[in-house]
Amino acid sequence: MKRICVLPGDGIGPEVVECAVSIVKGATDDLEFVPADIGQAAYEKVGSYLPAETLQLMRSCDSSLFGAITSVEGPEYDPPVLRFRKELDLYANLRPVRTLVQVPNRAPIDVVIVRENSEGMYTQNEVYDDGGVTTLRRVTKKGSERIVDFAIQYALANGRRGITCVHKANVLRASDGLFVNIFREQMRTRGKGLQASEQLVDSAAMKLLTDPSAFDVIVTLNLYGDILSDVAAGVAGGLGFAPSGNIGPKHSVFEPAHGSAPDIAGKGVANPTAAVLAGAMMLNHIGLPESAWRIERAVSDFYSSGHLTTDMGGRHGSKSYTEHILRNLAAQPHR
Ligand code: GGG
Repeated sequence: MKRICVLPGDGIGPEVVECAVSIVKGATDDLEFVPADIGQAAYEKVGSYLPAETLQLMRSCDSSLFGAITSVEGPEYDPPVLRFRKELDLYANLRPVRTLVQVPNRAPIDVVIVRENSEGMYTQNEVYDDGGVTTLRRVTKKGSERIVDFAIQYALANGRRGITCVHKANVLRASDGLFVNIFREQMRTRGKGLQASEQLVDSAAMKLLTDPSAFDVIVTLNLYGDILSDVAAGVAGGLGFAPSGNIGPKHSVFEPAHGSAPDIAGKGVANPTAAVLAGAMMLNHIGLPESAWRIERAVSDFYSSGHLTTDMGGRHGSKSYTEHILRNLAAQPHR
């Protein structure tokens, strides 16, 4: 039996993770769930936002399902999300965004953003001096090669038609230029029929809004991927629709791309869709694709039959959403 480390975290994290776990349990009996503390709850118990015991459990489990973290201000704060990504070598951040419900004035979107997750602007290497702060942004050959390779393997395995490399190499000529050159070389040698295209990050942001069908898989650097996935989520209806997976050679952590939304925490109105779809991504990753497919179908049936969550102006809060998905799941055929 596979073991899943469950990390509810802060704000709406615990409520969306609770929904996701009950739906994953509705899809498969093959998992054992092991809870662990992260964020504020962990800090209050043991004085660390990511205790060593939690990290050890994440390492020993087959995967982890995480909710959200509320960032804390101050120089001594070590963001737990960045830390677990680094400690577990989760170099790829996979963010699929697909329209489930028609959004007024928005075209349908079906895009997968493959975001480099280990370097770029997220190395936390910031140096103060009298005049200001310098942020060191690192782009390596190894980091670029492995994320481009990940995107190619993903696109081929999932029947996608092409990959767009999103960058800003007209300004960041050496660093983003390195990334683009590696993309060109790998697509030429290993792209196997995939269409290759390139786009500057600023125009890519606009085009995601105005013509999302221009994109299929996007491979990009860390900060651009973080921002573009929120733009894509906005096209699909909001952050409640954006699941994500942090994936490395040995470990993986799946989470909704959204944050902890403390303003709506505890009110029962958070949309659990991103967390539930993150659960489905996790099942796919650990070798339970049939259960993943059944969850995805149950979620799309919910929206296609006219139901709406409160973030979309509907009446379904987290609890009634979960009840509906569990009913849809029970009615799903097996493939
Ligand atoms: N699930 C992603 C996550 O929790 N990221 C951390 C984050 O963005 N925190 C800021 C916040 O919740 O306001």
